[in-house]
Amino acid sequence: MRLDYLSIFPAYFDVLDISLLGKAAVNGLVEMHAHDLRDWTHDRHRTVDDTPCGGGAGMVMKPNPWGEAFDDIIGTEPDLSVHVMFPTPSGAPFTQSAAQELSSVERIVFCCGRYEGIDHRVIDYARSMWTAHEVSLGDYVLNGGEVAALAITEAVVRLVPGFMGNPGSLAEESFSAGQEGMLEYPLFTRPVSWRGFDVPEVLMSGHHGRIAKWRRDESARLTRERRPDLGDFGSGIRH
Ligand code: 6GU
Repeated sequence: MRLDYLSIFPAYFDVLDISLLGKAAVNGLVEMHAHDLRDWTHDRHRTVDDTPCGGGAGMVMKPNPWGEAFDDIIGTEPDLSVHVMFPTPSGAPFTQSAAQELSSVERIVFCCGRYEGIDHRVIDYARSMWTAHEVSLGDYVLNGGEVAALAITEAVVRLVPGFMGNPGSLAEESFSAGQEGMLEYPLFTRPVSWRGFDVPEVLMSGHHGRIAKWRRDESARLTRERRPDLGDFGSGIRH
């Protein structure tokens, strides 16, 4: 998989060299390249923004540098196997199933906007050539798409076959099939007693049936409390 990042702050992507993502790059599982959008400007001030057509506050990113960057980084031929991501608070929610689908593609290009956003023709052009996605991480506003692109990268790359040391830990976490659509239950390890707080007794009982039930009940309770939007996981009381 090859990942490209187009941004006026390419230094945000220096962190891709560290941690497990860096290891995935070293092992040749993924290839990641950050680019400075200003490299595709031609004026003395390397201008990437202009005032919004129709008026209003703030600035809008000009289409020209994006188009020339696309020509050089992706090419000028249509190719639906190239996925072009536009992180934006007005995008569709980015989900675990979207991460799952992206984990099997060969090419992802992240277009990180700043200011009020990117001239919409850039998105229309990308959609006419490649597979384009406008995605949001949640209902809050970041200053630009860079941090969102990093979050999406981590969500996707850890699902690339061969990334995880123990693929079993993928099946059990929040928002995966192994949890039946519920949040993950709380985890504990030794010591059994720590600063006056004890590991729940059932987890030390060795009774696999009771442990599984406790975990299912805790998952249902947490999901009900924190994420009622995920569905009805009952009250836990049997009538
Ligand atoms: Cl994907 N981008 C920006 N700029 N802000 C966000 C976001 C994305 N998701 C939530 N807030």
